[in-house]
Amino acid sequence: MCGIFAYLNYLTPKSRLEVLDLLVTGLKRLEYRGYDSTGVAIDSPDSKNIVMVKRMGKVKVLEDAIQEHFTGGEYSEPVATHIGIAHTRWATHGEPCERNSHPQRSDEGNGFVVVHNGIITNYNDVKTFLRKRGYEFESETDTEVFAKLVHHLWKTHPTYSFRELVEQAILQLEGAFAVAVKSKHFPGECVAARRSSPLLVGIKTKTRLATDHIPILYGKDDKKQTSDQETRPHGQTRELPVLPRSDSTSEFMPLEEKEVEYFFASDASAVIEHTNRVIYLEDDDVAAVRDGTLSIHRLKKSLDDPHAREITTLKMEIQQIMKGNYDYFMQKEIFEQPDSVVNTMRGRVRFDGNAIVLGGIKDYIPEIKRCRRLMLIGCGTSYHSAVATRQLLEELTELPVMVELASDFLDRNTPIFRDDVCFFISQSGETADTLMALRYCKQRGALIMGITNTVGSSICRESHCGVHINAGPEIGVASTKAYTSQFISLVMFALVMSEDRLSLQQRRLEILQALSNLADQIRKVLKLDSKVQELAKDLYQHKSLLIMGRGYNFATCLEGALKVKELTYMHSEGIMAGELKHGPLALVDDSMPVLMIVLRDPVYVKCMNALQQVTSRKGCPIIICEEGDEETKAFSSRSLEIPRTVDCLQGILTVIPMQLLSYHIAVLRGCDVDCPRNLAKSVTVE
Ligand code: UD2
Ligand code: GLU
Ligand code: MG
Repeated sequence: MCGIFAYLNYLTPKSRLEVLDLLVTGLKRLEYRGYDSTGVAIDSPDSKNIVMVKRMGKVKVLEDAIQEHFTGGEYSEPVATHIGIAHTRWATHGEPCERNSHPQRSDEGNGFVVVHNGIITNYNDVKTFLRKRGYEFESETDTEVFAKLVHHLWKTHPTYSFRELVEQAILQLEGAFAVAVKSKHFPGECVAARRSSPLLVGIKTKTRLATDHIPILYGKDDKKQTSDQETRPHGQTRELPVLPRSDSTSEFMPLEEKEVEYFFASDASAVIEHTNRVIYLEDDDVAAVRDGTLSIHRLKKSLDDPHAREITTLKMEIQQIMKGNYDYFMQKEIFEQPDSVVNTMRGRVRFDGNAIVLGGIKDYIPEIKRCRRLMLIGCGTSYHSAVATRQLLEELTELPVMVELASDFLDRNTPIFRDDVCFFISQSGETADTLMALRYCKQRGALIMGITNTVGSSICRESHCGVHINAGPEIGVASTKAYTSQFISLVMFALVMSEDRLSLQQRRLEILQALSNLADQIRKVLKLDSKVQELAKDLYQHKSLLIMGRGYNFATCLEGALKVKELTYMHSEGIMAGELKHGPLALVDDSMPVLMIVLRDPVYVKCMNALQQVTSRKGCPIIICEEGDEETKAFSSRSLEIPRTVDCLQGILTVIPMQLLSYHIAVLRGCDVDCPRNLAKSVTVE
């Protein structure tokens, strides 16, 4: 999620204004990743303090604020060595506002300031720990605990190096994150680290580097050695389980250059204009720069660790890098789904204890359990996520569940009562129709729940409670990863609602088990990509595509058809297989492209029926079936096999080939994949 950019110039004089300019440009290159607020930190003119500027909204707003703020002549004086850090934030903890923007700080004196991407899942525990020690928090972010924890460690272990402080802090934290830290107590130094969120170091030197490798180090620093005992002032007892510093120092042969500039960034697009020499950090790497020297440390030693990190030479253009190895954002987002589904469950699903906690609604569960019915309201893809999970919600909540398109719901002046629970589903949280429906229901006294990807959005603010799907920013106009994350959020809700139903425990276990395998299974489905591309070649010149299925996979038909329509401008229809003989069968002949989803679930026999109806009209459908299901496959020369999962999660695996198919057809037809004509990402008009 979002962007980190840090810049360190060692013996390469730059004025603070130049540094700020570099930082802002770095952030601009990361803008495509999606964000809601920004911030920078640099040294004050006397180099004794740290100054921060943070703003809501675009990088341009920050740029203007910087121009207003840093007017004094002292900002144009060159400094030999300096560190600046910058950030674009996509809020996950606390609404987007200046206070919650990064850098977050350790104390009013800005002792340690940190920029962070990702989520610290145990931040509440750390916060409680620090509060007991007198720390007061000024933001709602998880990030702030990081800054304050480093500060606390610094107080209690005054002889630790900057890098060791950051390492010790990281050892206490859970979740997925990348961080860059700056401190007025350690001038000229910068420490960065990653776990599951991307981070790289760019290196710029005047002459070519003598080495292509930076050795990996373990354990204590070369300087400032003291025993653990001495690190605790006044015999104070250790408060956090600080790991012993290992003695396994490897040979210290860091990269040493006289004049050097370093960049820490979430991706290469932000550094490529400065240097093409980068090191991609791995999980649990800690990179530290001190006296112009970069060293890379590992938190834990493992046998298969390499001895060094390689400096790679980037050969790509900026445009290419932004999308990684992908041609389009939509493609990138499709391929991100193994990670985004895990992020949706992160900190919420405990697979070992079979427990699920949705922090955003847990206080409302008793009220929800007493309700008269559940209403799920959305538009487009969000609506389809409701269709996809309706059956499971009915099964696990034993409540009537209504699924509504926001616009139609309003047109009908649908009766709403105080004991209704209404869900409003929207990726952006700003969808006008959904928001209007929310206000309509709120006025009538219903309990309002949001399911959104955007913290601080209108739907989030105006709802009583809700679930953030945490899929990360979605840039492609056609929604992909937000759909699968909305889907999982609703499944998690169903699981929470059935927690104390004895008769449903077996079913719940089966679903939890399947959720734990989901990421791997999605990876497997994504391997169908080239096969799907071949199918797209067969289809792209046709006028129409019918997508048929029923039960848990009907939503995939609707969503698949919507993807095909919006991306390829081809006609497509999602057809409930049970409705075939009531009309759609008339469309079927030997030239009409048909895709059918036929999985081994309770409606298998009925789906086979539909399949036979189609083939006997000379239709030759593409079939999505289960791995190894030879019997079903035999009905067609073209099939896509997906791994077996529990019935109610099949829709996640079956929608991915549809996303890929629409993507490939769009590319073949020369359509603008990321910005289909006439459409906008966030539909804020009715
Ligand atoms: C919070 C953190 C999350 C994670 C977790 C760990 C935030 C925003 N989230 O997530 O990142 O660390 O704690 O325990 O800090 N809400 C609405 N409407 C919506 C969506 C959410 O009102 O459409 C409210 C929700 O009721 C809650 C807050 O926003 O009060 C955060 O929701 P969440 O889903 O992020 O909550 P949770 O506990 O999973
Ligand atoms: N979890 C942090 C926050 O909400 C960082 C989010 C990000 O990746 O930008 O502030
Ligand atoms: Mg709210």
